[in-house]
Amino acid sequence: MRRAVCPGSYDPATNGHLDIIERASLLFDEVVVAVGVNKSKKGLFEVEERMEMLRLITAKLPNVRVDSWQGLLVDYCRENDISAVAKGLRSVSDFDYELQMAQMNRELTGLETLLMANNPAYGFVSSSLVKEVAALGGDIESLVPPVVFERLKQVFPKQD
Ligand code: COD
Repeated sequence: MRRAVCPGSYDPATNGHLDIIERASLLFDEVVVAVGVNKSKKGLFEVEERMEMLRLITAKLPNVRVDSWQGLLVDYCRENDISAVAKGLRSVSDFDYELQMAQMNRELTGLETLLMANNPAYGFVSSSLVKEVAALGGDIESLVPPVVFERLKQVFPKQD
């Protein structure tokens, strides 16, 4: 079975993430969407909440499942029989960072990385910008899946 991981913080998931997950699910037999646990970095949403939102968002994709991991991605992949990482590329700065990680991961265990050109409609979308705009009362409805939009509305109620 060809299995890939789409790793990320997903704090929270955006339409840009979903686009990459959907496209990866067409290329692999199984895709694991893995939320990285970083104890030193407190996110807006708890890891369990991020996973719950991802489960709802990807429920329509039968070969996608959601998990979390801590530590080196290559170790997680080795333990779970995952042979490739699938990621999206938004910019040259993404590329510099991702290329270095891809090369390191290949050196460590032979783990391959597939870098997919992002959908230009979401090229400017990141979890951090979405949170910033939502916190300041901006409209992010078109940038995130409906379940995430509803959660962000609860966290940042509009103050008129
Ligand atoms: N369009 C397309 N793709 C997107 C978009 C968008 N708008 N937004 C995000 N993505 C994709 C990118 O591929 C990105 O890599 C991925 O989604 C995750 O994005 P985030 O923002 O949720 O996650 P990050 O960047 O905070 O997560 C970084 C990882 C946890 C994936 C990374 O640090 C990692 O792989 N760490 C593993 C730890 C490890 O093994 N370290 C050694 C590395 S050699």
